[in-house]
Amino acid sequence: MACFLAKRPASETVKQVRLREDGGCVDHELCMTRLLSRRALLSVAAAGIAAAACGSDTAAPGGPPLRERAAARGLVYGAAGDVELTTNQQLGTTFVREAGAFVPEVSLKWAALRPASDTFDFVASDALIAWAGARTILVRGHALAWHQALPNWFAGVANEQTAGGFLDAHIAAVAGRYSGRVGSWDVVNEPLDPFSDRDDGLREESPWLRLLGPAYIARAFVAAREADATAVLTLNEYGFENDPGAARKRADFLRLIGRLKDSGTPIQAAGLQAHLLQNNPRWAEFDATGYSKFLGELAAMGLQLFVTELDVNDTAFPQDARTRDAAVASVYRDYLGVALAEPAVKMVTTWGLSDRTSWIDRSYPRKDGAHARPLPLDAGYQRKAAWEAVATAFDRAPKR
Ligand code: 9MR
Repeated sequence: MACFLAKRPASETVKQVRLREDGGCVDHELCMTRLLSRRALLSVAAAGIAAAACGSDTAAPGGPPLRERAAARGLVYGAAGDVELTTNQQLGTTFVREAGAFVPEVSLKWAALRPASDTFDFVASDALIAWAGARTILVRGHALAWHQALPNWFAGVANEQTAGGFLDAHIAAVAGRYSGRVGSWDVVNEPLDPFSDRDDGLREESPWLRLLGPAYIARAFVAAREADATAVLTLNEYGFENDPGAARKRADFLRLIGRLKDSGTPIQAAGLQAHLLQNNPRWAEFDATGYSKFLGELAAMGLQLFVTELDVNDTAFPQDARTRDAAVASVYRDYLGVALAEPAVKMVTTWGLSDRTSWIDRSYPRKDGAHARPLPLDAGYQRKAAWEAVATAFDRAPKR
């Protein structure tokens, strides 16, 4: 087994991640924000023993891995990945070394799980969740209600009468199946659109909104809580960093969460995707003051904050790899400096670990034909400037 846990006696490791009954943390240093299931706790204990037996770590270039740098500040570092983790040994080993949490990039979406309206296909998701469970990696589930990645059959059968039943049954089956193994769910993903004509800013193109009205959001959270009593239920959204759009998104997001809390909806966390520069290459326009205030307002509502899909779109940066890496790193540095200053931010998950596979390459192909370099590791799994920027941001973060 790889030596990826901090070298602590197993009993101490378990004590540090014990949770208060109200869901808070007994001991904040390594408390993983209610993300650990009972089963994960047992495997953390086992790995603690193995780690203690490992002796001293052989320091990789750049020092201890991101998961340790984060854990030292009471944070969790994770990354998105998918079935390749279970088949590509180099990727799997690298992932286990660097990341303490994992979110399936596609395998828990409707399109992946639902070949037909009355069937489920859990082959890939079961394999991934078993892979993570065997390695003491925390799992985030993504996503139970989203307007994208719906199967082709959906539009043909979902209507105002049937959509609610589909939503409830899907969440019961999926969140129920992985109850105790998924530490946190993105229950509703991207419900807002800053260019919406609606006063509440809800995304008009969402079939869930169209068929069920705004109540679909609370309904999904209630169904998730019924299916899984302990997962941290999260509302996940992007586009809070830059205008155009950010100022309205922040305001609408805060109002939406206020309404959910007022109605007793079981929501515990806000997911901040942080696809940086997705629609705006002018990072100089990052509104650090407004963003920091926004995080403080979310925290004041009693939410944990997770940075859920962090990456840096380098499409507008020069082709030269060194120059580009430096520019990407500086965006990571700017962003994490602000985000991690807010103590309610408990976890940072990058949307992939290595440049070998990134959605940015597929969705934003560069005109010069060069591959995107948006993530901490390069396509050969080597650490680069972005890795250093993330590691240093963890080192400098106030302790949780
Ligand atoms: O990165 C994901 C890509 O591989 C998938 O094809 C796509 C559709 O399932 O989803 C991408 O991930 C998105 C995430 O689920 C929600 N936020 C935006 C992400 C990038 O589009």
